[in-house]
Amino acid sequence: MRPRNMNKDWKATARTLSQALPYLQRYSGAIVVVKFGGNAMGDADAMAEFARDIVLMRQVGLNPVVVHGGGPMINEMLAKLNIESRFVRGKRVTDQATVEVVEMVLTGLVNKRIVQAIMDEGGRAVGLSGKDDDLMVCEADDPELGFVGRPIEMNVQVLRDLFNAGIIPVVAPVATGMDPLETFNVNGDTAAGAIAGALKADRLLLLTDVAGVKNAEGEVMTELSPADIRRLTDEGIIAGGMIPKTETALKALQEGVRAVVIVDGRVSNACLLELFTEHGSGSMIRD
Ligand code: X2W
Repeated sequence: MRPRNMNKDWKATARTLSQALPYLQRYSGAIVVVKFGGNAMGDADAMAEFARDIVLMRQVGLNPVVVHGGGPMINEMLAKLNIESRFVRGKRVTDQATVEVVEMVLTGLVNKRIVQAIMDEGGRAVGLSGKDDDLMVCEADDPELGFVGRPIEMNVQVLRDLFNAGIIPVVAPVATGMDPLETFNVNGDTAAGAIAGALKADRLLLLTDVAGVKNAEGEVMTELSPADIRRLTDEGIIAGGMIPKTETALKALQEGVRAVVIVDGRVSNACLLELFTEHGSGSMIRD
């Protein structure tokens, strides 16, 4: 039997849904690329919550694409194999042995874990890497980094085909080169930016484990322009691990992405908060 007494929580749920209507209308059919970093993956509950948010986006008519990282999982496997992990300017120095481990961990363990989590929440998901259907073709980023790729050619039709079939694409940042025997390890943020740019996505959400971009006073800035980003970078206020994210954001905007949001993935339902309420959950960068 249906419980009849209307306690406050149920009323709040109905009100929240009602208030989301303008946002649901605004984003109907929108393409949203979500970068899900290894540090944001957390435990099984965090993974399930992320997957539920993605399935909800699809259910209400958006076209989400998940592009994932998995740096900590690669580190763990390399340690088991006694292969040293070394980073230069935030990117992994990747020799032949390392690129094989990167491909196995990202396209195997991590990709399938996310695909399964989405299916467990009732969505349809298909995992692929940059190699599938030539989605992302790379050249070497920097000789010092070995097999680290910089995307030079994108073929995103496969993603549109999956959208049309109602399937959520889950992309591992591994790619081929102009020589198809080459394998490149691509930074997850870079891959997400390139995919969002090629799709001219409505939103690129970069999920991280920090609160957002901070100003000189240490306060999170909820809205920034590309000029603000350049100024804060010149002043050394944007530094360290934030630099690849803000660089990705500027490039994605240039390529036609409407807005990029650096989202605090530690906040519950961070993606929903960002898309379907007036309160964002991080820093939005747009012209
Ligand atoms: C990354 C790919 C994974 C990644 C790596 O090897 O760790 C490069 O550094 P997170 O979890 O998003 O950091 N690739 C070139 O980006 O993972």
